[in-house]
Amino acid sequence: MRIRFVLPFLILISIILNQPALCQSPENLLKNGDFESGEIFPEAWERPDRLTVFLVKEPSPSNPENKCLKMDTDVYMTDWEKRKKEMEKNLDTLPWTKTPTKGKKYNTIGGNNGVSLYSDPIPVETGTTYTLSLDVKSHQTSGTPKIFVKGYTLHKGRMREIYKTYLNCRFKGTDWQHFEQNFHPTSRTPRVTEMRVMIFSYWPPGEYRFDNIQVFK
Ligand SMILES: [Ca+2]
Repeated sequence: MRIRFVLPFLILISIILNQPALCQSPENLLKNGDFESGEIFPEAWERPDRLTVFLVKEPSPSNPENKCLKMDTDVYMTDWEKRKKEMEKNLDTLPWTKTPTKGKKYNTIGGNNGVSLYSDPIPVETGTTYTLSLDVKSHQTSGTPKIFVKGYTLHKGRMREIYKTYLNCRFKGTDWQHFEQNFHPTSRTPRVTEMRVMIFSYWPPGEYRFDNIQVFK
C-alpha cells in the first residue's frame, strides 16, 4: 500500500528535478542592467552627472532597497553646459541643485540635446539575434524615451560606430511599464564586434526612470 502512494510522488519529484532549464532566465549580457551595483554611481555605466542623471532608490514590493536610473530633462541648457564643462575638467566635482525652470521649457535639455547615458561595451557574436528589454516609469502620463543599441568596429585604431537601432518606450500612465524588442547587429553590418546600450530621454521635460535593462540571446 505504502509503495502505491510513494511511487507517484517520487515520479513527480523526478520530473520536476529534470526540468531546471524550463525555469532558467537567459543570461543578461549587460552588466548591472538592474543598477543594484554601485552606491553613488552605477558600476559598468558612464559616470552620471548628478544634475540630469542619477542613481536613485526605487523601493519595490519585493525589494525595499531596489535602485534604478533616473533622468531629469527639465534642466536648463545653461545649467547642463556648465555641469558638462565641470565634469570634463574633473569627474569628481560635486553636484549642485538645478535652477528651477518655468514657462514653455524649450530652453531645457529636454527641448534640445536630450539626456543620455552609455553602458560599458558588450562583445557581439556574429549572426546572433539579441533581445533588449527594460522597465520604464515616469511621473508624467506620457512620453517616449528611447533605448539605443550602438554597434562598433575597430577602424584605423579606433572603435567606430557602424550600427544603430533603438527601442521606442512610448508609455502611458505613471506605473512601471515593460518594453522589449529583438535586434540583429550583424545582419547588415557583419564587422560589428561590440555594442553599447545608450539610455536617452528628451521631450517632455521631466523625470524618467529605468530599471531591469537586459540584453540576451
Ligand atoms: Ca533595480
